[in-house]
Amino acid sequence: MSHGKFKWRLTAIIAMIALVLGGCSGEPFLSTLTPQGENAEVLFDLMMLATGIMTLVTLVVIIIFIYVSLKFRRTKERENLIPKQVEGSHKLEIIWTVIPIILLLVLAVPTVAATINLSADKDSIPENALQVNVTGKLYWWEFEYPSEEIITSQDLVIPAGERVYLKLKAGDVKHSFWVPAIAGKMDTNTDNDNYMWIHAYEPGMFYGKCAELCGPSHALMDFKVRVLSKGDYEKWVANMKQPTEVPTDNVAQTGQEIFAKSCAGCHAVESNDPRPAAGRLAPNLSNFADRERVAGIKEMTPENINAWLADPETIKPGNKMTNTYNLNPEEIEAVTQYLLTLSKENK
Ligand SMILES: [Cu+2]
Repeated sequence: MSHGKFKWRLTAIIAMIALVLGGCSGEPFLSTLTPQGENAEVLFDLMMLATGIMTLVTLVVIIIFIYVSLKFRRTKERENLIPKQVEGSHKLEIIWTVIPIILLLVLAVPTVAATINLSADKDSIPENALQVNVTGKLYWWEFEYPSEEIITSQDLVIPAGERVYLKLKAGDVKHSFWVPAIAGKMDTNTDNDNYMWIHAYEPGMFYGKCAELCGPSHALMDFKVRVLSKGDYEKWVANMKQPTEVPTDNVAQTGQEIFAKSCAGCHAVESNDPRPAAGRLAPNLSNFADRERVAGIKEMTPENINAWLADPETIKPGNKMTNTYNLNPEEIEAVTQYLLTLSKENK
């Protein structure tokens, strides 16, 4: 390879690494390096401690290496010198056994303490804490608030400044619930409930990901955590409890009729869907229009809703909506207009 070509390739690689790393930070928060919640902060501190210890060890080794290479380098005077033989030295054996033990203890004690501190189970939930049942499904998330009797999908809405307790389960295959900036990961399994708590400090929008390879659209299984002030959260709950309004617009009304025939078997439009968890086959749409994204990934615009309804398979391969209905473009437009009326905000 010519020198110029090599340089160009190196530049391209460095640019790509910079882009990838750039994706790890910035708003909206999807980074463990900008902790915005209690769990994330504990994990970040552990990461810093481990990185600090590793950096220290690397530096000490490099310094000793350079020092020894220079000090004991081969010279004319030392041509035939045999260095001092240290095989079996008790002093050295003790030094290089004790130092790593100390370093591992410095790492292990806070790690074990944090693991205990961050863990949760059924019995650790305080009586008046907010509890949300989280269910991961191919490729969307359901959030059920048992005490409020509200069900929502894709956007988990929680109040700032308090611990919210999550009971996590999977509806089909294993998934993993991860909101990098607020909390660590927790698997959602099909055969048992897992528990965790999350605590976001300030209101804001945080991005969540599925962290367990679950199928072709795993990387698209995004969700949001919307953190509201306590007052706004209570307002949101009160709004969510309101029955869904009937559309007044003609096109939207037609859309509602089509929806009732083609979509309502799986999707509920009331937040208090009475069906049992196993019967809730698709995202609850009672506040669909309040979401930032269509299907968790596309910007919320009428064009994107149309595109999703026309061909969900190209947008999220392997999703469960593919081939479940057959609507013409006019019907799709009507359903889109209806979906855009499904809002619980600004009431
Ligand atoms: Cu996944």
